[in-house]
Amino acid sequence: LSEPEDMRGMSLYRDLLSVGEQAALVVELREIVRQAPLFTPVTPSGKPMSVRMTSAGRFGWISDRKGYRYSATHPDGMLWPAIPDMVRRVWDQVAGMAREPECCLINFYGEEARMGLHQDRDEADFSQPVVSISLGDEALFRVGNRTRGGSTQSTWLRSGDVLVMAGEARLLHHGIDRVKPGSSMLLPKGGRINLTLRVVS
Ligand code: MD3
Ligand code: FE
Repeated sequence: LSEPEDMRGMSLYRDLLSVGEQAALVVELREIVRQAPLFTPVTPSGKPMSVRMTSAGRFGWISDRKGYRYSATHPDGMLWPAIPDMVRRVWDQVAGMAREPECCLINFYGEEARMGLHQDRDEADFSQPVVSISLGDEALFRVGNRTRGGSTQSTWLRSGDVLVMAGEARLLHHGIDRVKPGSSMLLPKGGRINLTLRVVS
């Protein structure tokens, strides 16, 4: 495991997954999406998000008019598929002493998708890390502070990069400003996939 870059306390492992591993992961994700289709979450105010989502694991993250929350079932009623072993191995490589992940959120970004600055705080234990895996097109990732406002820092996340948020970095504001269409050959129709692994309970 090579030395990660530090970004405000987050650890960024560039190219942790080889192109072969990334392609094998896409095959696993296609099967998950077949069983638990991508859906368009709606914010509590009724606005559809630009990112499409599904999950694997004991819990998935959902949003609708009733609010944001973790749920044991997909909006269509089925249980979430299991988290692929390959994804668990990435967690085990970078997450140190953490508990096992309970949710693997799968975010799909088309050309126009973005994610505004937010904190991840729907989980019960902020001492547990969050691990993110980027696949496909490059994305401009922005990280801010624990409180709203103040300076931000940006970097391009590329296919195969893995980001670990632990300790002080766990509650930083973060988001995706834009995706660069055509910047990766991994997904035949283009786009970006982000996997976010979390301990929920
Ligand atoms: C920094 N996803 O699903 S991943 C999310 O690329 C989310 O889809 C983005 O933010 C995406 O909640 C960013 C990188 C990431 C994930 C979780 C974090 C950065 C984080 C939690 C705390 C601090
Ligand atoms: Fe987030």
